[in-house]
Amino acid sequence: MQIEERVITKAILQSYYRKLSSSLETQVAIVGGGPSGLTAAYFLAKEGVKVSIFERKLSLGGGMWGGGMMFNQIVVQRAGREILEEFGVCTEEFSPGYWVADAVEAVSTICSKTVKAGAKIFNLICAEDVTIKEGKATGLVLNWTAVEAAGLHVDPLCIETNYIVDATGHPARVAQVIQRKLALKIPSQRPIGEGPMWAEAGEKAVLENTQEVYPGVFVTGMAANAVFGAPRMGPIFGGMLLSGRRAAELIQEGLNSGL
Ligand code: 48F
Repeated sequence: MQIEERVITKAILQSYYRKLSSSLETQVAIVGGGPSGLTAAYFLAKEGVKVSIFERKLSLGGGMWGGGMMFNQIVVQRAGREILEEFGVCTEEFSPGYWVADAVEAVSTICSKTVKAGAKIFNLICAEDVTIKEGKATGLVLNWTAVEAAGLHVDPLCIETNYIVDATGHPARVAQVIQRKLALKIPSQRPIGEGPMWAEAGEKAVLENTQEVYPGVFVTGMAANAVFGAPRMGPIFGGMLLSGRRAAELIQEGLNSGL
């Protein structure tokens, strides 16, 4: 059998088009494929929810690859370890209450399990805006990262969704854009931005801060702490995983109640 370049091209174009067009109307659109966004997508997809992730970069995994200061090991506490175990990531107890995992194994396994659970992942695409109708977010405004990086004047395209999850990490990009465009301080009268590092307080706060901050928009992971001005926590990742699972639970409740 001959291998024809034309057929290879057609296979890529047609299968990508099918994947993207089936995601034009989705139940949950997650912006950012770091640990919190991937975990939220995994738990939603596992329950049969239609979910897509849009990730600006070539690779998924956000800040997890680099562990702490490029030492590519991550630390989790007991509750975070349970989620790593659910994904099948190996952990080793370092001292009572602290477990370590290989960052590369963690990212690659979480990615793989999330795709296999049914989430659709689109890398190299960034969410530059949201659509808002009658006081509720109804969709994402998307463009190629390459367009953004080159500063090209190319209009975006849109998808429709019941819920948006801002999983963009420290900058909380979706919350930022809503705040800027609506001249609205969400959720309180404060500018978006995380507080100084305090691992314990940050890990506690991130779960409380995982919530709906504007109708149809949830925040998870560092974006949640940034919106509420809570501390950053550095390379302990349990809070990111737990926050992703919490976002999935809250959205599932919303979907079940038909909101
Ligand atoms: O930063 P990131 O890993 O966020 P996270 O899930 O986890 C934070 C930790 O990595 C670490 C930490 C742990 O304690 O503090 O920093 O909260 O992943 C965020 C992802 O969102 C992508 C970005 O490229 C990254 O992979 N992203 C950011 N803005 C956009 C975006 C955008 N506008 N559109 C699409 N993706």
